[in-house]
Order: sequence, then structure tokens, then C-alpha cells
Amino acid sequence: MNISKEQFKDDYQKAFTNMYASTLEGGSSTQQYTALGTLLRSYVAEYWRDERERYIKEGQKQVFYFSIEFLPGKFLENNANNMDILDIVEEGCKELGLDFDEITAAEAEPAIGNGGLGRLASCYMDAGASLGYPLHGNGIRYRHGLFRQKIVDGYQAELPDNWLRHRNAWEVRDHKSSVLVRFGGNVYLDGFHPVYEDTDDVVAVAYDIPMIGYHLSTVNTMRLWSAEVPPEEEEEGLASKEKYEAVDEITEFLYPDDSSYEGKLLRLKQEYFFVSAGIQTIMKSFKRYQISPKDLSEKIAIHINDTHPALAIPELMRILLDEEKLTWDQAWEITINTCAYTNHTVLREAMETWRCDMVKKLIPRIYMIIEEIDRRYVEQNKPIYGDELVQSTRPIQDDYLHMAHLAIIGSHSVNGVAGLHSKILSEDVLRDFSEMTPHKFNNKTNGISQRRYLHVANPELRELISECIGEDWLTNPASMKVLLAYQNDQSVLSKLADIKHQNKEKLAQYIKENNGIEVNTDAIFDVLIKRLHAYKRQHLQLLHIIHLYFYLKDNPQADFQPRVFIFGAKAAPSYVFAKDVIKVINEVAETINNDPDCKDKLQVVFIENYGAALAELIIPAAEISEQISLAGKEASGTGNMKMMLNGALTMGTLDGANVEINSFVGDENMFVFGLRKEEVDRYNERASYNSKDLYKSDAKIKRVVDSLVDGTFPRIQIEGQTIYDHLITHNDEYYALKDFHSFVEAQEKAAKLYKNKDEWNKKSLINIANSGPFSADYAVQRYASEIWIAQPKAMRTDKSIVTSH
Ligand code: GPK
Repeated sequence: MNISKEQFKDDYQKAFTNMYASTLEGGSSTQQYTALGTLLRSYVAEYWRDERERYIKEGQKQVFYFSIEFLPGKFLENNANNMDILDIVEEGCKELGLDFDEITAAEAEPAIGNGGLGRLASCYMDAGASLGYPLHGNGIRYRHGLFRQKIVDGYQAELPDNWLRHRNAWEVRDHKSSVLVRFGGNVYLDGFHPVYEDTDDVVAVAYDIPMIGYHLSTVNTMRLWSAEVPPEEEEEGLASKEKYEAVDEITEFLYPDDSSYEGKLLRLKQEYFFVSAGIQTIMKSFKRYQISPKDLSEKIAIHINDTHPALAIPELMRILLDEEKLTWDQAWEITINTCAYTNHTVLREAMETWRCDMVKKLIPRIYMIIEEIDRRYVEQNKPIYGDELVQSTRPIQDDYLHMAHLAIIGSHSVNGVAGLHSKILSEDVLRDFSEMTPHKFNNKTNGISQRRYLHVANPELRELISECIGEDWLTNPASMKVLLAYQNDQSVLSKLADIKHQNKEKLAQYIKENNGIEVNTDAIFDVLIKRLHAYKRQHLQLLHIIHLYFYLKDNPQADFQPRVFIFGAKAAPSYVFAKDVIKVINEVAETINNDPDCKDKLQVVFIENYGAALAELIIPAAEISEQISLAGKEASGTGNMKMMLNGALTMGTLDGANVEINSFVGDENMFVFGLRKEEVDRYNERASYNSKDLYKSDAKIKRVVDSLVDGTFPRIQIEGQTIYDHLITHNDEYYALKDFHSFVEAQEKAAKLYKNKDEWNKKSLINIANSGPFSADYAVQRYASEIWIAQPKAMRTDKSIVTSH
């Protein structure tokens, strides 16, 4: 957008005074931020309104992305960047005597997601708007996001995240879009008409946040729902204290579990709540514009992000049947053609199943519809596919509702999030489904926002790339490949190294202030940031660090490549193993960081409260990107793409999207180690892996593992034992010991390579140059053209689509 600096400064001062009846300079940074965010939102408000109307007027197909988590990260800088006014805002603030860094620091991060799944949803929101697709989010406005992590004596403590304390400058409360969501009570059918008795009603109130596209391509909406007591009940004095509490509870907290599932009633309530509100709203707007429900799948697409929103299927059926009075067959065809489902994990413990009696009690009409979906499914498919296949794939089994089954049966598309993951789905985890309906199965490798993770997070690198290859890559990331022409250009490589060093200095400053550790910025910055989970194997890195520690103790004079190991990870509060790994990392860090033999050679830092905002500080400083899950377990990973984009070299197993990274950069530009997926399968099938034998017969492994329990590291008696038991007593479920030597070797190779700065920088550049295909823009284009069958608004024709792997 076009605005002069002077105009901006004037607007900002006025906006501040309007809001706080005081002067800008005298405000707190939180007030300064809130007024600034509100001002930028007001700049796009008219355009936002016009785009909403245009979508409807032009009858453009709209896509609704249903996700129980979003992880948008901070809005201010990203939005200003997309509006092309980041420079003006920054300079304007400076000229007004304000500290822009303090203002951005004052923005509370909306932590309304756990990790990769939520962040992916937000990358897609950004890409959709940037490309001009009508792609809208539908989710929950949790009053408390993911807990704030505090490390106390090495332990993770969880504090509430009150991100809305100073309100959210970007949101608009739209009470006129409120809808009623019904829970409980009794339902019976009077003919085809459902009669509800004694239901417990809740109002879903919409809070809309603009999703601002790059160069203001378009402005879409992320709609987050908040639960309130129905105003009529309030006005008539019918709502009890208990009712208020029960309603408040629905959108109070985000469940803090990542890739694991618990059958809690409140979670099921959350799922139906935001799904019902979203579907009802879509249908209401159709009514307003007199579009026939029969045309629904031509006018909208509903995306089910993992199984949490799978109740969208019976909810859509409910409205088509009960309110639109369509026949079952008509309604079912429309529903299937409208809905599509993405699977994000193959972990058994993440598979959602709900006790049928619970579903029936909470949402009786929906349960009736699910039972009918199940009955017809069996009836229609048994003669074609036989009893065995049908029994293993039906939604209701042994009094449990299998959400993935419902999602697959009620969708026209089922996709995994990386090539290997999609293959595992169709050949293994969901094989029966893919045998029956192979046409539904496809892959959509994840993508990331280059704008957030490079343009905004690493502006110096952005400048350097543009200096070399011009600006085309900003909207056409695949053309970053042109950068390969500079792989032997010493001046470019040394500038690249300088930028990395500056970013390391920035991170080092943060670490000094927050951890009180002065890290050696000439050392390799080795980064492992993601949720803490046994399958992601943070404990393998821990074993590696202990191995290096012993090496240094045994060879204090050795020529050792200095390294700083950086961790960032939250553990689910009830996940004992994960929490114990955090404690042990912190205690091992304490010992190592205070040992003179390790000084400036080996340092370990656990960064507290890792999340979307810290990621933008850490990623540009990363030199080694640790992606060390057991092959076959990590669906995709997206941190791997973000660090590659910022020039880190991947240390990884052939898992998730690492496989694709590998296919782009080749073995020589990353460090591949560990068992392949087929090898893991073979060990599992034959039950032929015995970690205890390996431990007993391998002195190096034994020494490292024993150090968890022999007092080498103080204060980990219980927690060290937990990891020891996992590795030895419980047979090392994720093959950390089996992969140990291969991992250590790959790490040694990295250390050796780092000594040759030119070679390292060259590989770094090759990684950056090959990261373009992982842009979320391409991923969204593939979803749009292959699944949603949606068009962007006519504006750019210069986008080449990179083929899926
Ligand atoms: C997968 F199943 C889940 C989940 O509940 N939460 C979550 O963040 C992640 N994920 C996968 O673990 C990652 O491999 C993947 O990149 C990400 O989803 C996005 O697809």
C-alpha cells in the first residue's frame, strides 16, 4: 500500500490519542503496540470488507480450513511486510522517538496451537491470502494458549498463557455472526424432523482476524470462535453459575498435547463447538445469497486439518438433511464432494477414537447421523469388498467412534504431508482404505512461509539474495535456484557467512540475557527445536552430547571443533518421559557448561519457552538443523524446511520431508544417518532388536547410557533412570542406541567439514538455493488445483507450479 512516512506518523499519533487519551511518547510499549496494530488493521479494513463482498458477488469458490489449532506467530511485522510498509513503520517509529524492537516485543504471541500442525495451518493462511485464494480459517479463540514454559531447577514448570490480557489488536468481535450450538438433551425424529428436548445451548461468537496477503493480494479471514451463554438465557435470568462456568470452560484452554490423544469430554465439546459454528455460518451465508445447497461443492471446499474437525461431516449432513430437507443420498454426495482430510501422523497414540456413549450423550443428533453413516457404509460396501475390509474400516467399532475412518469415508480426498508419509498411509496405516478407494489418496508435501521465515526473520539474507538474483524469487521462490550460480563466488559466500555470524551474535545476546551463558559464537550452532517427544529423539542428541563430553574429558588437549548445542522444546505436562528428558538436558548442560575442560568447546543451552516467536530468532542463527526422528515416524517436519531456507545443513534421518530435502540437495549437502524405514520395519516384524544386548556388548554406548544413572551428572537420579529404563529395560522403542554410532559418525563428518569454511558456506548456499520448492505458496497451489478445485483471483500469472514429490 502507498502511504508516506509523514502520513503514517500523523495517523499513529492520532490513533494512540484516540485510544488512550494520552500522548504516544508517554505510553507503555504495550499501549504503543496495541495502537499500532489497531492502526494497521484499520488501514486494511475497507479492503478486507470489499474482498469479503467480492468473493460472494463473483461467486468465487471459497475454501474453509477447519483446524483446532493455529499458530500465527506475531502479526505486526509480518503484516507490515505484506502491506509493504515495514520500512515506513520502522523508520516512522524511530522518528517519533520510539523503540520499534520494544514495540514488537510487546506483542503477545497467539499460542493457540501446539506445534507443527498449527503452524502449518497459519503458513497456509498466509500463502492463500498472498496468492489471492479465498482461503479462510475456522478455529477456536482459546483464552489461554499453550502454557508458558518456565525452567525451575532444570524442570519444566507450566504457567498459564494469558495472551489476551491486553486484548488482541487484530481481531474484530462480530456478535451479529453468532450462532447457537446445541449440546446434550434428547432428540427424537418426528417423521424426518428432529425434535430437541432439554438441550444445553451455547452461543458461538465470532472473532475475525484479517489474513493479509503479500503485496496486499487479498485479505482473508481467520475466524475464531468463543463460547458464551446465550443472551436470552442471560436476560431471562435462566443461566446458573454452573452454566456460566461450563460455557466458559469450552474455549478457556488449548489442550497441550502434541501428537497424542486423550478421550476427554471437554475436548470433544471443543471439537463439535467450532465445527458446528463454522458449518452453520457457511450454510447461513448460502441462504443469504440464495445459492442452492445442491451447488455447495462447487461453491465451497471444507478442509479437515487432522481428525479433530471430522465432525464437520455429520454436522454438514445434519444441516442438509434436517434444515435443507435433502434426501440422504443427495446430502451424502454433497458432503463427500465438499470435504477433504489431511492426516498428520502415523503414531498410534495420536489416533482419535471416542467412546460412543459419550458422543451419543453430548451430541445425540450427530450421533444418530454417524450411526446411519456407519450402517449404510457396511450395507453398501460389504457386497463389493467383503466383510473383512468393511469391518476394519467402518467408523463405529466395538463401541468406539474412529475419527479417521469417519474423515476418510466422508471426504473425497485424503492426503499425507510428505512423500514418505503418504506412502506409509496408503501402504500400511490406511491400507484397507486405499485398497477400497485408491483415487482418494494423494500426497501434499508441507510448505512454509518464506515471507515470515526469511523476509521478516532474516532481512539481511533477503537483501543478499536479491542483490545476487533480483527480486523475482520473492513471489516465485523456485527461482531461488538461480542462486546456485554463486556457489563459488567468494564474495557472496563470505557475505553469507557474515550474515550467519551476525544472527548468531543476536541469538547469543538473547542466550546471555536469558540463560546467563556466554556462548562461543565461532562454534557451530547446532539446533534442535520442536516439541519434545520420544519419537523425535531429543534423547539421542543428549547421548551424543554426553559422548562428546567424555571425549573431551579423556582428551582435554585434542583439537576439538567447538559446538553449541541449542535445544528448544515444550513437553506435554502429563508426558513423564518428555519432561524427564528436559530435566536431564538441563543438568547435563549445567555440568558441561561449568567444566573448564569444555570451556568454549562444548556448550549446551536449553532455551526456555520455545514457540513461534523464538523460532524467528533461532532459525536464522542455525548452522546444523537437527531432524533426527526415527525413520517412519515424523510425518513431515517443517522446521527442517525453515532452517534449510536460512542456510543450515540438515543432520537427518531419511524421514518425513528430510527425504525430499535430500532429493533436492543430495547426500553431499546434508548429513544423512540412521536406519531406513524398511530396516526399522524389518526389526519390528522380526522383533529382532535387543537394546540390552547392544548396550552390554558396546563399551562406548554402555558408558554413555550408564552416565544417566551412575552419578556422573548430579540431580538426575529419577529422571536419568527414566531414560535408562526406556533405553534398556523397555528395549529402546525408537532405536536411539541402534542409530547411535551412525549419528556420531555423521556428527563427526559435520565437525570436520566446518573447519573448511568455504566448503561449508558453499553447502549452505546450495541449501538456500534449493529451498524454494518448500514454499507454502506451492503447497497451497497444489491443494487448490488438485483438492479444492479453487481459483485465485486473477492477478498474477507468473507463478510456476513446482511438482509434488
Ligand atoms: C502431527 F498429529 C500431529 C499433531 O497432533 N500435531 C502436530 O504438530 C505435526 N503434528 C507432525 O508431527 C509433523 O511431522 C508435521 O510436519 C506437522 O504436523 C504438519 O503437518
